[in-house]
Parts: sequence; C-alpha cells; structure tokens
Amino acid sequence: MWINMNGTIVPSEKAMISVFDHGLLYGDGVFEGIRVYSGNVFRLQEHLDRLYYSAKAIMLKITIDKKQMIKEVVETVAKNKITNGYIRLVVTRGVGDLGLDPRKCKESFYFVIAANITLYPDEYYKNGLTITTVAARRNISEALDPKIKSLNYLNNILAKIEASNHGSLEAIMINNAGSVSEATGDNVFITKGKDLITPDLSCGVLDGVTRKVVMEIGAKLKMNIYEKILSRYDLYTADECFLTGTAAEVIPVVKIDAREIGDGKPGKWTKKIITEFHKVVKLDGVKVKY
Ligand code: PXG
Repeated sequence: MWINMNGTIVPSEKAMISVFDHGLLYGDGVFEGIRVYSGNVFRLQEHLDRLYYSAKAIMLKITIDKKQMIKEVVETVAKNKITNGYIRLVVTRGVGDLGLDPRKCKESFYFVIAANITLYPDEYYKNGLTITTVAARRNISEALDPKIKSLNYLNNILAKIEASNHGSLEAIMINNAGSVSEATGDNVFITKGKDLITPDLSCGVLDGVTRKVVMEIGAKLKMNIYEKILSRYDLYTADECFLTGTAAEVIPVVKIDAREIGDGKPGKWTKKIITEFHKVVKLDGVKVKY
C-alpha cells in the first residue's frame, strides 16, 4: 500500500507521523472519508469543500489549494490501483510542542490513504440494523460544532461503546435539547407516507455528503423532503428508518430501542433509495487515470 504523506507517495511502512504532531497529541485537525466507485472518486469536490470549511472553522491553514488536493487524492488512488474503495484524507495541525497552542505548529500536515473497504456484512443491508439511543449526548454546537469534521471523535466513540455494551452495532445520539441528531458516523432518515425526513443541520449533525445525495434521490422519487427537529417518538412511530454515510452508504434500520420500526423489515422507500443510490454512484465523480 502507498500513502501520500504531505505530497510524497511512500510505502506504508515508511508513512510515519511525529509524536509531536498536534493531530495526535490533541485531535487537532480535520479529515474526510471518501469513496471510489468504478474508478471515479465520488463527490470529491463536495468532500473537499467540507474539508476546507472545517479547516477554516478551526483556523487551520491547509498548505495546498483544492485543485492541487484533487490531484494528490487522485494520484494516491491511481498508485494503489483502487477502483472501488475508500479514501481517508487527514489534515493535522502539524508538529508543535507539548502545549495546546496551535501557533507553535509551523505548518499543517496532510496525508492520504486509499484502501479497500470493509462494509457492514451483507445481511444487515438485506435485513436491517438494530440500533439504540444512548445516554452520551451529541456535542453541543457552542462547544464543538458537529459540522466540523474534526479529528476529535471521542463523543461519537463513547456513544459507540455504549451501543455495543447494549448489544447494538450503532447508536443514535440525542442532542442537548433532547432531539435526535445522528448516528456515530452516519446521518439518520425516517419516512412517513411519502415524506422523507432527516434532522435539521441545527440539531447538531454533520452536513453529510450521502445525506445530500439521498435527499436528491428522494426528490427524484417525488417524495416530500423535510429537515426537521425529530424526537425519539418520531423515530419509534416512523414507517421506515435508515442511516446514510460514506462508509455505510444507505443501510436500513428495523429496530430502535427494542421497538420495531414499521413492520420490522426494510421498507419499500428504503429499498428504492438503495437501488437508486447504487445507480447514482456509478455516474458521478472525478475520473481516476490508472
Ligand atoms: N455523521 C458523522 C458524525 C460522520 O462522521 C456522517 C454523518 C456521514 O457523512 P458523509 O459525508 O460520509 O455522508 C459521518 C461520516 C467510519 C467513518 O469509519 C464514518 C464517517 C467518517 C469516517 C469514518 O464509519 N462518517
């Protein structure tokens, strides 16, 4: 495997990062998870827009512009001959000293990994996930805005630990106002009749690339799309529920907090959206020259 370390592609054994990098010492940095489908990097521009906004929000200067970053990502994918896979693009604050002060870090540092992807087992896509709401609350925006895709995932990791302690693969996180935000690495959707509903961005969620794709698909299917404040009651009484994310794609949810959602099987809209999603990902993206 070949890793792009700040613009130099090296074998993975040589891909080293300093113990003084503030990405490691403090989780001070930002990242993206991106997919490659049939030799196209899916929605790369949107991922980079989000990355550069996340960086701007934490006053982290990325050393290269988006145009150059597209080149770096595509080259790394090509070097690894990945036609279907997963890209992890990380930007850290860079090397500093043993103090929080980011001004001590002279320059940010980026690296790109392009690898194969392990998805949830097929049976979950076919039969749906059982998930649980957890006590760990989603970060409040005034503390660390969930719109920033930062290297600080402890909030989500605590939720994941709690879910797995309850025998669930995934958690639904509630925000400080008591409404539904998102799963630990995925956005959440419900359907009710022809309505396709997802928590509003103000509920403390990441502005997911897959979330947007799914809203576009819903509109194409002539569903009514809403971004709303959702309660747990709304989840429990939904016709259908599913999660969306770069890694998981679109995955049905059939049980939440021991309640069956709808008839306890992946619903018709969810299935339609999954079918459409697999069509869309083949048509869209930045082409890789191998
Ligand atoms: N919410 C959160 C908190 C996320 O981290 C999403 C929603 C979905 O966004 P996209 O743009 O991917 O549709 C994410 C992104 C993993 C993993 O290993 C998942 C994400 C990021 C990194 C790793 O499951 N999800």
